[in-house]
Amino acid sequence: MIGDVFKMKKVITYGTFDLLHVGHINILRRAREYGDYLVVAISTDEFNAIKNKKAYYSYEDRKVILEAIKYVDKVIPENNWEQKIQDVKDNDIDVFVMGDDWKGKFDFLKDYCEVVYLPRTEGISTTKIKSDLGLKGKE
Ligand code: C2G
Repeated sequence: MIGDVFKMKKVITYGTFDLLHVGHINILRRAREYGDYLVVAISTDEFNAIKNKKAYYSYEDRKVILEAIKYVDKVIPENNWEQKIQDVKDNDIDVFVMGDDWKGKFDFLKDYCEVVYLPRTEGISTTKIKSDLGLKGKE
């Protein structure tokens, strides 16, 4: 109808996204399919230290890589565990999507948006890549 206002359905997801692999691409593609616009909050190097993760690529490089993916519309920094509710509000998010290794962990967001946990892609992980390359435990 004339005058109908089209509201973009906005999706958000979070992660480190180091050493990009098909598991990351699969979650980003499926997350984007829940709406029209995907925001990705990438863990900063400082937050990774809190998560006891050491990314091979810096935050800046991981941001450039994610911004080059056609499913990704906007990249923001993830600085802490506490920012998700504010991120949902600030970015007018309708759907929060994470891999199901996080199932249940972010259900508090159900007061603010839809919460979806999707099956992880089997057989691939950044840890596996490092281990297969004999880099396990090395920086
Ligand atoms: N993932 C996946 N399949 C894999 C590997 C990862 O679906 N084989 C998904 C994870 O479930 C997550 C996303 O890809 O939804 C990013 O994974 P990581 O970079 O490992 O992110 P993580 O360390 O889980 O950080 O606040 C939330 C945290 O920042 C999530």
